[in-house]
Amino acid sequence: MKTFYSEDHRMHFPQAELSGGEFVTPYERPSRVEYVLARLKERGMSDINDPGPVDLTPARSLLDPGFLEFLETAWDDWKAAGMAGEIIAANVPARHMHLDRIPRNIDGKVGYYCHASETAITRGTWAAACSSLASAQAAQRHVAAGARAAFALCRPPGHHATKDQFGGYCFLNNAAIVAQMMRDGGAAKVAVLDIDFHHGNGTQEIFYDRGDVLFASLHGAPEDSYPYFIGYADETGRGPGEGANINYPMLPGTGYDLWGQALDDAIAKIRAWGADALVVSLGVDAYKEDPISFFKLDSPDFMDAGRRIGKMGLPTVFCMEGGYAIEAVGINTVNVLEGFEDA
Ligand code: Q9C
Ligand code: ZN
Repeated sequence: MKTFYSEDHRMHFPQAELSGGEFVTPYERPSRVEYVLARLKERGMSDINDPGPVDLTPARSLLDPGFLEFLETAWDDWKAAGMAGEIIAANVPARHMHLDRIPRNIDGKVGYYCHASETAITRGTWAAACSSLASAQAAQRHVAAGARAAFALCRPPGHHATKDQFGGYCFLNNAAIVAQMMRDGGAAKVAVLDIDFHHGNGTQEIFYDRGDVLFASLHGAPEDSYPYFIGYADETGRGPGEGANINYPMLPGTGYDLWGQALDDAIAKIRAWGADALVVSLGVDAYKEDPISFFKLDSPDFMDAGRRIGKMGLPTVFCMEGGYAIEAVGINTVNVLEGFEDA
């Protein structure tokens, strides 16, 4: 399987993440990717390719163009307003406030376009997010040209980014844009399977009203885990999208027995629905040692999960999402890919 990867991810590395009331080095850091690259090479998956330039056209039609313009210009506007530090949202539209009026002031705008203030924007964030999307797009084109599968080693990740909000370490929703590109390329029905520990709120929201893209997510229950306010099992889609959104919230301590059953159920539903192509939001933070998550998957479980996904036999694009147990991120990610190829 080919990997697509851009070194420009390094341009996004905020000094700080707001965590537990202190500023810490971000969990989502550049070295995550180095461990994945090292394991890919070590295990014979060394076909690693530069993606070339991003194509923002599909992003502009799927997402809010005002949001894209905000991401592109936020740093300059922030600096022009005399702000000394990195961009952090301090004021967000909450209950009882206007949700749809965009402030003129950059500090207000940041809050409008953000849903979680752990995530900072820096000078290089836009360039890095574009390079991450470029990798996803190159992987999609490779699969559209006939390859069985491709791996986009995306960083920063994407599945928490909505049409008009960044947060959860995400800026551009790579998986959603790839799913739309598959639709545009002729796949009548596309499924997105999200196995990252966290609910893929962005992907869910983007396709919630649509019956042509099915979204299935395995994640920590919203009562216990970020993003807290979305990801319940009764969120099943709306209008033509009714039935095309499937959530598997699971409790702290969940191991592979239960998680694997949820995966099998998701796979069976995707099959029955009749997907022509598959996007996998590949986070490996369900791992037992992940520092910010609470599932108990072990490394061999990721290989087995990959095998089960591979047995679906669908053209598949993997988009890297989360995973923060730095060294194990490489092992677990490559385990999924190897299991998939094994199937
Ligand atoms: N104190 C992804 O896995 N909450 N995003 C962090 C740490 C946000 C995870 C809490 C987690 C976002 C792509
Ligand atoms: Zn995650």
